[in-house]
Amino acid sequence: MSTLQKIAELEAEYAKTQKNKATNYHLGLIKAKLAKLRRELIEPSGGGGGKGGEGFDVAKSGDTRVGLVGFPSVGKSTLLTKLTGTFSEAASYEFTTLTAIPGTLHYRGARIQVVDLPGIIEGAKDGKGRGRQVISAARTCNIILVVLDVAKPATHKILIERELDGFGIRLNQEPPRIMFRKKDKGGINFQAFVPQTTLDAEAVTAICREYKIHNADVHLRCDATVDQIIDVVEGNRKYMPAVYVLNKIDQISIEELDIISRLPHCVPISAQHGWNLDELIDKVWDECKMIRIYTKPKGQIPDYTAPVILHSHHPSVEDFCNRIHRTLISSFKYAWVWGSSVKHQPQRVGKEHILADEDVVQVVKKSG
Ligand SMILES: Nc1nc2c(ncn2[C@@H]2O[C@H](COP(=O)(O)OP(=O)(O)OP(=O)(O)O)[C@@H](O)[C@H]2O)c(=O)[nH]1
Ligand SMILES: [Mg+2]
Repeated sequence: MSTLQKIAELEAEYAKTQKNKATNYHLGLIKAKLAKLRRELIEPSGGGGGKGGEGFDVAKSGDTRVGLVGFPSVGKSTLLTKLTGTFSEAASYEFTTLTAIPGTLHYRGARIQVVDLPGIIEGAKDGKGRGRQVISAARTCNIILVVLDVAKPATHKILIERELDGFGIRLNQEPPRIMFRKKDKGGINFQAFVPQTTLDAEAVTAICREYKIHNADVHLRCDATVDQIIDVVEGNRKYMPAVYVLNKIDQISIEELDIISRLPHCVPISAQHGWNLDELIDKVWDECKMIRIYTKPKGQIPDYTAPVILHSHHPSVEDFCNRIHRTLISSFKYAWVWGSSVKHQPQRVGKEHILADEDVVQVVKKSG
């Protein structure tokens, strides 16, 4: 039986099993088995079924990478062209774009790489179309713009999320507060620090056993689900911000626009007419937590044209150093900082100091 058939069979079994406390244990095991099979699909272990597994080769450039993901003909290529000026063919037929096409958007001194991806179809996660490549490319981005046709946003949104989810991408979710650590002996040490509605020691032990893990610490600091436990055990999940771009609003009424604009994480636009693109770019900036830090070489004025971009609302001086060069921190002595994060201008700080947007930093290295 092929992996896809096994997946279909388990999905059918899951669907027909009643969902209640008594079957929880059994359902958890089905989910773990499914997760293992899906992983085989994503990273085929040598031989058969591996073709098309690699993502598109797009040289990473710029400070932030934005991926455009969506069904065919929703307007991804039109959006890329409008945002970056890079031409990506747009046409009224489906699957116009067949490979990843990057463009660059310059905004507030940052270089934002926008990658137009081929349209994905339902079943992409199970190897249909170029879905696997599209989704692997999506994993390399800082943020995903899920582009939706405003005429059918809700159904498409769910389908796309399901495809990405099957590939280990979790949109707009925090990693679960679960500590999981494999050990050599001692069995499964299960501790729940908050009351659990669905999980208990027995269910967690069973999932671990499914993964042939017999000794581990599992500490739950959230009301965890089976899926979250599996995510932590699998370990290769990617938690990414996403914005739902509702395109083609030129096709709907003001009343309809008013309703859809209230959806969380959504930005309504018209790529063709260039409507509301500023709000979209601002949203990307916020969701990617982009902070600009200017460098000041000793005895020179700061370079305000090329900020170092950090992706954190609370970046430390150490994060800043690591962004410049991975060895810089080992020779770090202290830094002078000008800007809103310090009281005195300049102020001498250590590597733990938290920087703010548009601070100026001068690193002083140890001598010798
Ligand atoms: N009315 C309207 N049409 C749009 C808008 N944006 C794009 N289109 C049209 O929608 C069609 C598809 O646009 P594309 O940009 O090729 O869509 P795509 O998502 O890149 O499609 P694939 O590459 O096939 O996945 C084209 O005919 C565009 O002119 C918009 O804001 N409003
Ligand atoms: Mg396209």
